[in-house]
Amino acid sequence: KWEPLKSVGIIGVPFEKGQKKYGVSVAPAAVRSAGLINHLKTIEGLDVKDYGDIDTTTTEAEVKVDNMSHLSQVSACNKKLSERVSQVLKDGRVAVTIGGDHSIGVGTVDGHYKVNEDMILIWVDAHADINTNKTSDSGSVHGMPVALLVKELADYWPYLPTMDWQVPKFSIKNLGYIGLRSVDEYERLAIEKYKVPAFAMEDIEEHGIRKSIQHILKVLDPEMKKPIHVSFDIDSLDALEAPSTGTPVRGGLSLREAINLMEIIHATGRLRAIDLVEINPALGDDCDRKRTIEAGLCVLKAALGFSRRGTAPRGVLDLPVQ
Ligand code: HAR
Ligand code: MN
Ligand code: MN
Repeated sequence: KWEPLKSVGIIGVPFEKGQKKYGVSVAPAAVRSAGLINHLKTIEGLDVKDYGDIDTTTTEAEVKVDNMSHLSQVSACNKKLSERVSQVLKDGRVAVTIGGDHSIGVGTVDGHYKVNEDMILIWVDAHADINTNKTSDSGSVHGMPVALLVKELADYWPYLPTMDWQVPKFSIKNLGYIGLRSVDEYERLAIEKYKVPAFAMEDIEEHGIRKSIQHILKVLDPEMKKPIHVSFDIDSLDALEAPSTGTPVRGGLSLREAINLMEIIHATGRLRAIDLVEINPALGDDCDRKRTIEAGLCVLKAALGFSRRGTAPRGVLDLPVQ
């Protein structure tokens, strides 16, 4: 009964305060000028609407929370983003969000959850992003979005000024991971404690990408009726495929595995939101930048219905004569 939605809404989030390197905030512009909209329009029957960029200029005063950088700016950006994602979904479109660092996952998932409490979340990443400010080595919020989102970890946070708009209600029982290969000690403990289905690279080696995602989807939603949110960190890909990213880790997904993963999710007909984050066009040379952005576009296209088999012309039954 589920059919892929034929309309998408694009949201850009030029935000980089969730980590320390310059450049992730340029990604929405770089991905757009690489032809994002036209690429998506080549997908048969897809209606593409650009909702523009979130205004990330902030006037908020800094708030001081131990080992948590730029919280007030992360919070302000995510509040606006959450509202925009909700709007796109209410307009009947798949929300396609181009980050930005992964701290923006707080806003995309919050906005999705507020429209559909049934949603499940597939976090595709080299990292688990489930640190609290107590367990993080970096103090960077892009390593914390999952811990901010899930209700089961609410008691492990101190009071977070400016974050009152975001009440964590999403359950960790609706979360699965793909691509992990750099997981901190307490992140690992959280994943084990809550039995989060997590397919690290070695599990993908063992089962293959298809069985891995099928297993996660089955665990999270045995009746196959819940809308899917994919939060895709470009560093889930092998560093050879996506060199222009802030925290590359060798030994990741091949582009083919990521494309196939997205094709499988597309085929469920239940994809309702996808984030593409952590592309940093300021890192590496022209070749690295181009390769990384192209990889991101391939992933998005696969998620939104592009077929590697090609598409025959609509309503045409034979080849042209002469
Ligand atoms: N786990 C480390 C931390 O908490 C590194 C995570 C940041 N890297 C990312 N997130 N790109 O996926 O700081
Ligand atoms: Mn991430
Ligand atoms: Mn990552």
